Order: sequence, then C-alpha cells, then structure tokens
Amino acid sequence: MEVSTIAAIATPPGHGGIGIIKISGPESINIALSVFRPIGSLNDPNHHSDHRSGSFSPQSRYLYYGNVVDGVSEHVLDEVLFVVMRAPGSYTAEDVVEIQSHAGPVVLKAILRSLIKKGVQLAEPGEFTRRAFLNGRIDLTRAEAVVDIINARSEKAIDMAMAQISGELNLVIQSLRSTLLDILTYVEAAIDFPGEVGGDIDIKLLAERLEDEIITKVVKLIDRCDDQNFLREGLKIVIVGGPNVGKSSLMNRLLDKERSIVTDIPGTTRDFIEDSFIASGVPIVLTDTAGIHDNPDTVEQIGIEKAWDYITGADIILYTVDAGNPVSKNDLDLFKNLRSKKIIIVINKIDLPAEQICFELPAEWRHIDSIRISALYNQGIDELKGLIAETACNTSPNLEERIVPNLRHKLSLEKALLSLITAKEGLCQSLPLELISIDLKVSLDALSEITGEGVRPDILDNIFSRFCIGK
Ligand SMILES: Nc1nc2c(ncn2[C@@H]2O[C@H](COP(=O)(O)OP(=O)(O)OP(=O)(O)O)[C@@H](O)[C@H]2O)c(=O)[nH]1
Ligand SMILES: [Mg+2]
Repeated sequence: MEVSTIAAIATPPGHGGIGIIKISGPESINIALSVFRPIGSLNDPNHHSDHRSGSFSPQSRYLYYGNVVDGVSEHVLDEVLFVVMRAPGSYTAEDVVEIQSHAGPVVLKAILRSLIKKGVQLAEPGEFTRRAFLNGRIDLTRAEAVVDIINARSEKAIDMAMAQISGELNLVIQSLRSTLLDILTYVEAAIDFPGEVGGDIDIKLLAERLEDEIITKVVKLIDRCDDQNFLREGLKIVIVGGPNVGKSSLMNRLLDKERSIVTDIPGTTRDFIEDSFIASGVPIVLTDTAGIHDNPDTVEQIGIEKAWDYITGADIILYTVDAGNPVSKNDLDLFKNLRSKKIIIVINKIDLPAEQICFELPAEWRHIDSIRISALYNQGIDELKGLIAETACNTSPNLEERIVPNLRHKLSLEKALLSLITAKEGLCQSLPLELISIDLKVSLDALSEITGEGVRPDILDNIFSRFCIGK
C-alpha cells in the first residue's frame, strides 16, 4: 500500500510565540522544499543560491531560516525556521519536516493550505504516533505513554508516563512473553515427542514455573493498576453530607476559587459540580453534591440520586458535618450506607462560638479519620489536603513503583491471567497437553496485545483517537 505524506499543525490553537507544522511521509521533504525559500548564507556545502531549481538539499537535523511561500503565486506567507529529519531518525521513522512559523491561526492555516496544494494530506488525530508504532519505532505501550504525558495532571503522573515511554512496561511484558514462550515450546515438544518429555516431574515443574514466573507477576501488575491508576485519571473525591453543612464552601476552599454557589438556604446545590486540583502531587477530581436528606423536593431528589452515583464511583468520601448541630439520624443512616468506602469525616464550622458547638463524634465513627475545619475562615484546609494525599498513598502501597499498566493493559492482563490459571489447573489435573497449549497461546496473545503485536486495527483506532491532531 502506498504511504501518504501527512501534515498537521502540531501546536495548540490560538496565538503564541511560535507555531509548528509537522509533515511526515515519503514526499515530505520534496513538498516542504517546494514552498520553502531559504534566506542568507547557510553554512551548508550543499546550499546553492538558486533555491527554486530544487538544488537546495538540507542536511538532516539542521535548522534553516527562510520564507514559506504560496507554491503557486510565490506570495510570502511567513518567515520561518525549517528543519528536516530524515528517515529513520525521526519521530515517525519516516522523512519528517517541521516548519516553525509565527503562531497565529491564520498564518499556520495558510502554510498548511499551501502544503495541501502541493499534495500533502491532513493528518488524523494521533497519526504521527500511529506511524511511529506501525513503523516499529515504538511499541504500543510507549505510544500510549505519549498521551499520558500530554494529559498528565501531576508530576507523579509524568514520572509514570516517562517510565512507560522509556519502555519499562514493554520490557516487563516482553520478559513475561519470553518465559511463556519457553513453557509453550516445552509443552509442544512434549506433544510432538511424548516419550522424551512430559513425565510427572516435568508437569509439576511447569505448573510451578507458570505460577512463580508468570502468574504472580501478572497479578502484581493488575494490582498496581488498581492501586495507582488514579495518578492517570485523578483520585475521585466526593463531598457528601446533609444540607447546609458547608459542602460547597469546602469545595471552594479546596479548589481555592468560588466554583460552587454558597447560600444559607438548605438545598442550594441541586446538581453535582466537578473540578480538579492537586494535593501533594496527587491529581484530584472533586465533586460537590446535593445535601442528602429525607424530604427532598423533585429537583433535589434527582440531585440526591446523582450524588449516590458519584458516591459509588468515589475513591474517597469527604463526609461533612456541621459542628453547630448534633449528629442527626439522617447522618447515622447515611453513614451506614457508606461503610464500604474510604471516608474522611470533615467537621466544619469550628469557628462558631464555643457555646454553639454541639457536634460530638458518635462512637461508631471514632475509628475513622476525622478533621476539624472552618471552610468559612480557611482553617484546617491545608491539613485536610495533607490527609487526602496521605489517604491516597495509604491506599496504594506501591506509589514509588513507576510501572503502572493502564486500563487497556489491565483488561489484557486479566484475559491472560484467566487462561494462565486454566493452563496451570490443567497441568495439575494432568489434562491433555493439547488443551494446555491452547490456553498458553491465548495468554500469549493477550500479553502481545499490550505491546501491540498483532493488535486489531479497531483497537488501534480506539487508542489513537485519544490523541490530538499533530501528535
Ligand atoms: N460559621 C461558618 N459558616 C459556614 C462555614 N462553612 C459554610 N458556612 C455557611 O453555611 C451555609 C451553607 O454553606 P454551603 O457551603 O452552601 O453548604 P452546603 O452543604 O453546600 O449546602 P447545600 O448545598 O444546601 O446542601 C452558608 O451560609 C455558609 O456561609 C464555616 O466554616 N463556618
Ligand atoms: Mg452546596
């Protein structure tokens, strides 16, 4: 199949210092040169003054200064810097040209249009990275890490993405595959030459190897994903409590902006409100919900139902109470339904005069972390942020571990695990080796999906659709 030459504006939309247009494909250098007119004396032995004759041959990875023109009218569009990266030493492993112009949307589009007139096609989202993958320059885990870096919400998330982009996850998976392949080869040899291998001892040994060298490692990777994926997606924290206890005020203090409406009327928040912030390097997605109580009107009732949806998906609940009210039956009932969740009890309004403070922690809440704050006067908020980060780290014992599979990897790992366990049980029950071999092959394929060998095109479409255009 003939490979097209693609181009896109690689910098974000809007006005800025510089904008970059990226071109990749077999014709990228020819097409880019057809609209580039170098200026001045270039310290390049290949440089001739008659640029239009096509004799100017830029060296790979040298920066040239010149104009970009409309290839038909020779009208100058912008002065630019121009760099060529020849295959395979480029992002896509194809010939790549980058044109750095001024970053106005009009000028960037004009340059792109003049390239399109000369035959480039507009790149799809993620198409440059997809080509890097298809050309074998990076495996799929590294391609995905590119999106993680772009979307990273905290330095810890970048750290994780950097480990993945440098191929650490790829290495782990390759090593699991090679051990599995080793075991599979052994099983197949035993099928083909039944007299030579496959005795009782060998079978037991194989089952042990499967368990020790593969299954335990796959389980660890899956656990790590469960524990730490919040660094990618953000830790989901939901503020819950009765009406008027100060949930929205707390939301605003944590975000340090007036995001949620605060009034002294109970039932102010009816819909959920979501925003994000960083606590000690941990990205947090915070949701303020409608106060939950027994006699809601129709709108409140819908808000309360939504609040429960959020509670179900939450990593941590900030259960907020009003220090000026004794604990209510509503609180006790609500709390019972939250038991399976990680909770921090937030006792708000501690600025109230001492004689008005009447909240006491009920005995059944005492084993849970609690903190006293005043959302109104910004007291205890930093301590609460610290407690949130600490709770997040306690939930994930391996926070220092940099290799963290994403959800797609996790699904493939789970698929692999299922067949690995079946294979191991089959070995223990002395089932025919043909059956064991099928299970081993299924798990091998599942592991291969992670790094991208033989991955289906629709899965690739799905992965690369998350990219932006120009990456
Ligand atoms: N004294 C004092 N008042 C507070 C504090 N936090 C909130 N309030 C007041 O309590 C009232 C309710 O605050 P909100 O933040 O709207 O409470 P809410 O829990 O979101 O209320 P609903 O959305 O109606 O469920 C407002 O009058 C706030 O000014 C606090 O720390 N101290
Ligand atoms: Mg509110």
